[in-house]
Amino acid sequence: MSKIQEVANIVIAGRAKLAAGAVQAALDEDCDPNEILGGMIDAMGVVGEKFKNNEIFVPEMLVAAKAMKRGVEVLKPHLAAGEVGAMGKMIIGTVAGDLHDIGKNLVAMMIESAGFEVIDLGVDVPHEKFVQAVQENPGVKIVGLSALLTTTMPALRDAVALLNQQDFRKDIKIMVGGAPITQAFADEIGADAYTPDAASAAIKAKELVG
Ligand code: B1M
Repeated sequence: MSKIQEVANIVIAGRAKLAAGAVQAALDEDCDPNEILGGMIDAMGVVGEKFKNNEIFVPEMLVAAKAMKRGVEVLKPHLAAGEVGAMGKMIIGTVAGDLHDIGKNLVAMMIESAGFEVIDLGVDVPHEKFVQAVQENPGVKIVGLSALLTTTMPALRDAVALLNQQDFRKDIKIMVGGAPITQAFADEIGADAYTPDAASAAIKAKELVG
């Protein structure tokens, strides 16, 4: 079995204590860090399928998430490389009612490595907190919002609507993403950009301020 497959299996099994060691072993074997990350993302897809099919339940999803986080911690120095802060500030968070943060954290990591200073508001972020964060951090160029549930798409819509009403709106760009989000939905709610994954989010962020 390849080292990347071993990492993926550890994530699927939620064996958090083994995740860091397995990622390190893959790196030691010269596996490409992006491929290791891809293996972990695919593993979360498998976990999601199993959950959908009632083969596993929320606690198993939680331990899988924990295993992936441990693995990403080891991977981070190998993925992030840019000069932090040179491109300006970005605020990011997962919208109200939504506790998923792995994708949002990956987007934050990639955007940081593209040269932005990232201010991460965490998960379940009330709409007003995005506004407040822009007001409290002069020079913010981008606000990024993540939503992973179809049931939190309305919260994404409301948070973007609130941001769109602010005087500072002309000075910032709004980026949205997350598994259920589409370009059409982003256009409909008045966001400036949608990207399907973390790598394209970093490229788009640079384009938006460039
Ligand atoms: Co949840 N969950 N979950 N879950 N969970 C999903 C999302 C689900 C698809 C599983 C399934 O049914 N197949 C399903 C949603 C169904 C739907 O809405 N249509 C679901 C459900 C139903 C739920 C609960 C309701 C379950 C319950 O309680 N009955 C519950 C809701 C809790 C809440 O949020 N209020 C719940 C809870 C959880 C846990 C807490 C247990 C855990 C999250 C732990 C954590 O994040 N710390 C969890 C997990 C782990 C998942 C799955 C298995 C994996 C999510 C993940 O990390 N994916 C997920 C199934 C799946 O995704 N296939 C599932 C890997 C990650 C790298 O991908 O997050 O998509 P993703 O991020 C990508 C892109 O979307 C994009 O880039 C990222 C990296 O490439 N992206 C952006 C994300 N944000 C972006 C922002 C951008 C740009 C791109 O710009 C700003």
